[in-house]
Amino acid sequence: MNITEKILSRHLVSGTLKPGSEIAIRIDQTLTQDATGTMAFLQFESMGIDRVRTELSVSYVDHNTVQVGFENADDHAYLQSAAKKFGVIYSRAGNGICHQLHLERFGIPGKTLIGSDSHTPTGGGLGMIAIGAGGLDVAVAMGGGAFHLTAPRVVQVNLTGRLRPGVSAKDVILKVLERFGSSGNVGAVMEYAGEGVKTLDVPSRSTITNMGTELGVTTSVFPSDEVTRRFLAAQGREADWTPIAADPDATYESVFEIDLSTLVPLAACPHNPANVATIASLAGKRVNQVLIGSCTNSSYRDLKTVALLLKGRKIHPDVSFGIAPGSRQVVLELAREGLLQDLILAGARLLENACGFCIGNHQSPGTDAVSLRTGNRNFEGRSGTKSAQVYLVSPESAVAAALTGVITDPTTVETAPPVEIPDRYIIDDSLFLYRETAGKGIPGAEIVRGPNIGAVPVGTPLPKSFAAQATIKVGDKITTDHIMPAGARLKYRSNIPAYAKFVFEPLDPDFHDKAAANRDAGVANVIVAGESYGQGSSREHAAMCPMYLGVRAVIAKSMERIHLANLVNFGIVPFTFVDPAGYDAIATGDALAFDGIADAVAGSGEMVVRNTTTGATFKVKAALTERQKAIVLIGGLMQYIASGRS
Ligand code: MIC
Ligand code: SF4
Repeated sequence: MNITEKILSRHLVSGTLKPGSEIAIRIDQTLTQDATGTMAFLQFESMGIDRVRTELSVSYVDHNTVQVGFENADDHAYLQSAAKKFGVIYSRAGNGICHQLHLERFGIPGKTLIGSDSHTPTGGGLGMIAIGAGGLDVAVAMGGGAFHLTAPRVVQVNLTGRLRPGVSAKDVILKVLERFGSSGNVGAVMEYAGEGVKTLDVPSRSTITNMGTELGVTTSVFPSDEVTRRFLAAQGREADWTPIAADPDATYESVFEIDLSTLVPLAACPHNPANVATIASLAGKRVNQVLIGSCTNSSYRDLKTVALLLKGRKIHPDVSFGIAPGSRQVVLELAREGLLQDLILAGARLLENACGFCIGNHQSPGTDAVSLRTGNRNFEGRSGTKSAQVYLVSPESAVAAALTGVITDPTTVETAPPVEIPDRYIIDDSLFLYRETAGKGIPGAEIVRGPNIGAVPVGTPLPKSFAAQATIKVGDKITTDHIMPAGARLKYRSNIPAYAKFVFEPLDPDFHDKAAANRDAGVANVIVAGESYGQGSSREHAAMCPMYLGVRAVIAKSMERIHLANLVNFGIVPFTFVDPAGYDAIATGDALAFDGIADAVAGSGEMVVRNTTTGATFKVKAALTERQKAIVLIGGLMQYIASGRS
């Protein structure tokens, strides 16, 4: 067996591990973050369960820490009280980014983890099967329910050789993105193997599994070996280590070879993480902003490298340069070794150890500015500035540009020596609350609910037939940032009527009004989309808010995994065009008739839709499992659970 099969088979609750078929697995650990977690805990509460049933559940606060207005702080207070009551460890704001913290303090090789954040696969760097999911799926797992997914096909990425100085893990994952793209990889797991694996430390492996998310795969995983053991020992957690490797005769769907010694520094160019070019081909381009951080590249390894490169130097006067460390541990390590001083003397702006700039919470670049970032997403407008050109690069490439003011190949300038992990990281778990009551909870604890804490919206059963409007028609690779923008709108995550005002804001600011008017007039709303609809984040609000506005179906040429699961969870039928030409038979505003939709969904999933504006007809199909059919028909997962099923 390969690593994926080994871990999945040990956790299998139902189904068989045949790629493409539905399986359910037991979940050992969960993580939530504040932007998706508030809803997840509201959903958990409404399931009426007294405490979590996992081995470990952690609630992190890292996304909404800017606190403009009372809303974020209200969310934190709610999350803290819910963690206390339900037996969840609470990671306070200021502790760091969920994925970095989970890697440092909780991840265990061989375990399963689901998180209400798409970059949960960061844990794959430790040899976990770590999967991003919608908040409701995580709430179910917190309650002890199984997680349902498609048994993956496993692709091996075979690493040989060793990275040259100035080239690092970000360049490896950008190479994989260049080869596989950001769409068409649904249902795959990327499993790393080969002699080259040994040359990568755990933070580097996790940079690779983290950004594997941008491929649209289910997850990515590395073996657990001596390198893993050393990392866990340095975290005071050697007892958590177990070795995991693929059997020598393990089979894979396909193998992709990378000779690490031949890799060159790469960048993801605007506006997609898979739009890869060599740094050399971009060299000389003027840069206005450089930001180092995010869950992809904010480890001690990365920031020490940055400090070593900056020591005794000054950043270019035309560059705004910010650094957001991944965790308090990283900050403490930098302080212990005097490296913070090197960063500050070089002219860095020290930012909070949180998601911050990555989600467009602050640090928006100027008009038309070029921004180099070490994050994982450069979707148009995500930075908060629509006209900005965001390039995703390694920390080494970021520093080279910060010093020179132009994109510069870091292998052509002075490079830093390899950073070894310390024998023992500085461990201070004081911002993790409720460790003593983890798993047990405090039944009498009071839940704190400020005015920003809304109710969980409830769906209704799928009607037998309905008249609808194609309220919006969008193109290819529409991301959840297009559907449900974050940044300045993030503070409404726990208030659905307020957040729903911004559905599709970047594409059609009138969508909310049109959709709400249709809903109130008894006309269903339908979203028409091209390839790879719903790329990016796990935010279930991209399904929940449309449901609230009366969206009953999405028809796309193809759809991404987490978003499809979220649509099902909120009772929205995820159709694809049987013939992609059907897409051309619809224009925004057309009236559509879905006659017999409930029977079609219950049956083969296929049906003919009539465009009553033009008279044209076209075929669509919802390829759903029996469980998914039942969920959609009853109006979503909450209703499904309320009906006594799981
Ligand atoms: C992101 O990177 O887009 C986020 C913000 O972390 C999201 C989660 C969210 O929208 O809250 C993700 O990746 O799942
Ligand atoms: Fe936070 Fe950015 Fe990572 Fe999402 S991708 S979890 S916003 S740091």
